[in-house]
Amino acid sequence: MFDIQNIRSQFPILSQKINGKDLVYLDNAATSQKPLLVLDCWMKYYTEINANVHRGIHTLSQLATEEMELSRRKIQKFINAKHDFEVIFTKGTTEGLNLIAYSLTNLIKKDDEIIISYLEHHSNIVPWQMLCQRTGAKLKVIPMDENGVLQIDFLDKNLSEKTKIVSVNQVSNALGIVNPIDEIISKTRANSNALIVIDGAQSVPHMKIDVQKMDCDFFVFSGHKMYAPMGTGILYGKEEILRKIQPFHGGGEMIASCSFEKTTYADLPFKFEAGTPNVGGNISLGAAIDFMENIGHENIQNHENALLDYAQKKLLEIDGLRIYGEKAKRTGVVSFNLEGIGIASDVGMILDKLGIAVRTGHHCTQPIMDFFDIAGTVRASFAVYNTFEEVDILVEGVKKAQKMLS
Ligand code: 7TS
Repeated sequence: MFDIQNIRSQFPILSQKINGKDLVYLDNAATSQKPLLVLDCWMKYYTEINANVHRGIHTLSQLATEEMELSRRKIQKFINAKHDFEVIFTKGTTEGLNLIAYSLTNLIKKDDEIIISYLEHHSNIVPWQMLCQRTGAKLKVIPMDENGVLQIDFLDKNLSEKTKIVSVNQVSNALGIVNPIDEIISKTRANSNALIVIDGAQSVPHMKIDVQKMDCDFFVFSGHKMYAPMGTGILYGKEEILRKIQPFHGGGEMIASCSFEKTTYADLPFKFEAGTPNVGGNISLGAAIDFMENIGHENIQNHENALLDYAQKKLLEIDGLRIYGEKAKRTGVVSFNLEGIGIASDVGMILDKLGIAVRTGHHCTQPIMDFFDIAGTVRASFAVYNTFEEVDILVEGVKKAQKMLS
């Protein structure tokens, strides 16, 4: 049974007061709060196990290594990767995307093409621009319409043997739009030999992921948006491609042998994990998966989608409120502005005084803001612990802000 009070009781931070009001935390797309299962795991690691991994023969080092590798296998199952060595620990989505863009450098030539979409976070734009600068490749962008829906017909005309990479997000962080990645992937496979990269930062917290069924080549996400500690993330890559590409960072852990003349690299996954990893964080990411699986993906998704539908309906009752991507399929996020109130952060500051945490601004997606000719939006984003009462408090807060600012 889905017991929201029981779920909330596992998040101590939620029972705080902010500015004298009960905290209403609706900034989950930026980062989620952490349940006791994750906090306890983190604490247990540092009080009982802390040691460096993969190097010591002493007991603690072996224990830390076992726990981290156990977590890797949990993540493998969570996304249904074929092998555990296809799961690489990173600091987050940004590092994962930079790793891929750098490691592919040798395979990209002048006039090759890289396709992304209009709906990308800056971290799925800038690393590709940098790759283009290094290689002379060209960046192409799948356009979107007024509803924020990607115009994937673009792919019919633009995919060719020149296309080497197609990189898109599964869910947009600024608008919450669920992109048609199945169609994007099947069109890409049918019309090119491009590698497919999926940014799952905003999909992993909300939906079940199956990288084999999806048939992507790479899939990246952040732990901190799915109830795990900050500084954790995952890069999944297909074995064949991970074996072919060059490492990103050089250093300890990632070598098989090293001399001044020549270095050979370690096997997967260590080839891509230079330096001391975030052991406590990586183990706690496994605990975050346990938390989500104890509730169940379907329960999480149903609850969050019901919250989103309710929020959309109530917000649209406010005169002059526009939701961006209102008519598109969405999850987890509602992004809006009030007519005549040009500065979203003014609304955000009033909401903060009422204890309501939202994000305002461009959400690291300036091209989307330019498309709508706005500086930013007010964004409320949901997690499994949010309630319908919190949506009511948000709606009343927005009405109050509208009255105060107009
Ligand atoms: N891709 C998407 C779709 C994202 O939403 C984010 C972070 C990133 C990549 C980068 O993730 P990081 O964990 O490496 O920072 N998005 C947001 C956001 O919407 N508000 O704060 C961070």
